[in-house]
Amino acid sequence: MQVKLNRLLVAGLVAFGASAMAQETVEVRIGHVGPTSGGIAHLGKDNENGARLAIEDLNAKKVKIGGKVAVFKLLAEDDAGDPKQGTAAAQKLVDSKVQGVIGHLNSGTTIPASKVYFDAGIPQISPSATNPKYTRQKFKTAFRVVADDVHLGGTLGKYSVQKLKGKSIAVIDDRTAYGQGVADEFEKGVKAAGGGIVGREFTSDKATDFTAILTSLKAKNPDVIFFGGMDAVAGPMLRQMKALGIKAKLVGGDGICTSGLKDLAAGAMADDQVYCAEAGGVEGAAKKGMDDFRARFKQKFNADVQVYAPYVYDATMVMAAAMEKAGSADPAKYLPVLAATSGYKGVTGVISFDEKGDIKNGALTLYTYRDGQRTELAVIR
Ligand code: ABU
Repeated sequence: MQVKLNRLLVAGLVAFGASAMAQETVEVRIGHVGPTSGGIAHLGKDNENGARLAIEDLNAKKVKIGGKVAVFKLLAEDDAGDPKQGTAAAQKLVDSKVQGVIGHLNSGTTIPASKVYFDAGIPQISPSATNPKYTRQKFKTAFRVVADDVHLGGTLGKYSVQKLKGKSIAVIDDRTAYGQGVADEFEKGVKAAGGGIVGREFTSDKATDFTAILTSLKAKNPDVIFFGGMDAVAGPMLRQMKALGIKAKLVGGDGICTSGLKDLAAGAMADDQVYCAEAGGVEGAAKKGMDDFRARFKQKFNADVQVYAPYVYDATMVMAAAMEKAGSADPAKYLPVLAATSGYKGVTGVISFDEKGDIKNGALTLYTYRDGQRTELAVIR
């Protein structure tokens, strides 16, 4: 009888120990949206891979939310860079009960989608949409971890006059929320620095033939042409500039500032001909974190970072940190903690949000291209 009782006691203790060791888990659904099809699919995939890496790291760390081990799940959607598909993707994520969204990539999709997330009370962090309107709609759910087009376009405008010594500056934009907005800010920056604009033309984000607008600008003999748009358009534009004998420098924002521009330009990009700025950046000792991220990314995906994967990674990590600190992945509970983010040390630098949801003290990194490689010139605040 005593032996039987002892056996039962031991079995009970083993069962108790096993259940105590098996930790309770909670699933956390994070949405990601970018254009993984269409002309800038290479940029959408770059962003999505940044999110995948973050989710993998979070799950490996066994982050605890409210005492339970969080199992992060990525729900990735494609918006093809199209505003209508952007809102459809946003609604799909809301219907799938995501607890937060990282995206979208383009301003033209991020801005209309932000209303869908705001109405559903779901926090959204864009890692790359730079149109200022995104965070000026008074949507308390909208956040951004990069500088905006006022900073980006204005700085490039001044740089074109003061450093590139542009005397005859022309502007082209692709009529998207990003392209037109950054080009307008560039113009303001040129004028503020005492420069003048000799011509303004526009195209579209799907155009492939720029002969008419480039021929019109050639007659004005520009020494700098600013392009507000993405690399998929800037690459062929550089090829056609070369074919038409236009030797002007091409200046652009973050949308052209990619590792893929070299291939898109197919040999038509001379050294120190293209100048562009990423809407973020790190200096000094903080560079190591960014460099390590780029190396890990290359090893994992067998591809160089295009431009925004590190910012997607940080956006995902900042969201998860707010959930951890709030002890809840319930959007209503962690949203105020996310809004109060201050001094978060990411691979892209220190992230603190201002009252609009914008990054405080955002940086820009200026680049040119030499031998087709993006070559850093300066980090500007
Ligand atoms: N910031 C450049 C690319 C994304 C966008 O704002 O449309």
